[in-house]
Amino acid sequence: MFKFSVGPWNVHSGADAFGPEVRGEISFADKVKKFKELGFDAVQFHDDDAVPDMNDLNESQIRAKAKTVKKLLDDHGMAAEFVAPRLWMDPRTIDGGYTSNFAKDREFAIWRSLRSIDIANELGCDKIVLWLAREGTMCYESKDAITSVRRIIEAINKMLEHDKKIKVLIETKPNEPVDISFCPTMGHAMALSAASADPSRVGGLLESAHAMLAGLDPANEIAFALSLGKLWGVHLNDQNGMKYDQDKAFGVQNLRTAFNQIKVLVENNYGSKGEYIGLDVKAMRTQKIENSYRHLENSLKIAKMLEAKAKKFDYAFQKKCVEARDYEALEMYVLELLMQG
Ligand code: XUL
Ligand code: MN
Repeated sequence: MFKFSVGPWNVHSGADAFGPEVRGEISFADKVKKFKELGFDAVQFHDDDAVPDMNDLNESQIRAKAKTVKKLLDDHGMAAEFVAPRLWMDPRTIDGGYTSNFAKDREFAIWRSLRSIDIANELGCDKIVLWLAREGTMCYESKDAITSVRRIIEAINKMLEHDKKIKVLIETKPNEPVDISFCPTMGHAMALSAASADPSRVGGLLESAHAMLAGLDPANEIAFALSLGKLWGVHLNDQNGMKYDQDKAFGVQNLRTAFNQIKVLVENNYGSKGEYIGLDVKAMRTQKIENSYRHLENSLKIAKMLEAKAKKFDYAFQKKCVEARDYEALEMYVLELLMQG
């Protein structure tokens, strides 16, 4: 049985790049209550989801604020899974944080990252997620790629140094909001881990849609990190082709691919070390406020149904097909497994 997690950003008021909010905002406390009712076990945080005005606070004030959030989680029987520094909203990180061309901006990015670790400590979690949103280029010639990669490694090392227990999970994405990312795939994340000061504390978080945007198979991206013992988080969702990041409900577009993501997680006992299945899904803009959670309910239901299917998978039949090299028969078996009730 998997444990599931979700972020407060997964219930939102529907603004997109082309239009304003279409639903009212729901308070953080109401979201946490509802997440629990829906069957989630943990909440994922950006640093400023936990401490909204953190730029105006000192280190001990930030810790004190985070403590009040921990109390709210405890009151609802929810854990915190990770904290992610939000390094893409501030005027100082317009062109990236760790890879900004300006030393002052890079310092700010490190300050936010270290404060994210402090917040994680207060929330009782040991994971920092780096979605390297603007660590890339809009204009290729604007940054030196080699210097930039080394700066990302340096930033990770500073985090490892700040807290000897913290784990850093790199969430890879090939583009959006940047044109070209410095860390587009799980292979890149694993290479950064190997180059860091403590590879045993640097791993990966795979988001299905991000893998698809890179033209890659999310199940194999998951498998790649699992094979190195470094898959410490997932953001399961779905995506219709290589366009903008859609964060569709899990499995609604590519059901067989969704099945294979769950199958590889089940087969490798994902979750046995406390890892969560994160659902990084967004409601369609057309949803009314009373249906703000439907995409989460659907994703949870689909993930659980696919978990049951994965557990029913007939490995003896699979072996027979492989021995006979009859992959057409195997493929039909998988399709029947998915389509039959
Ligand atoms: C962006 C994305 C983020 C991260 C958290 O594409 O997936 O929600 O998961 O910062
Ligand atoms: Mn994500």
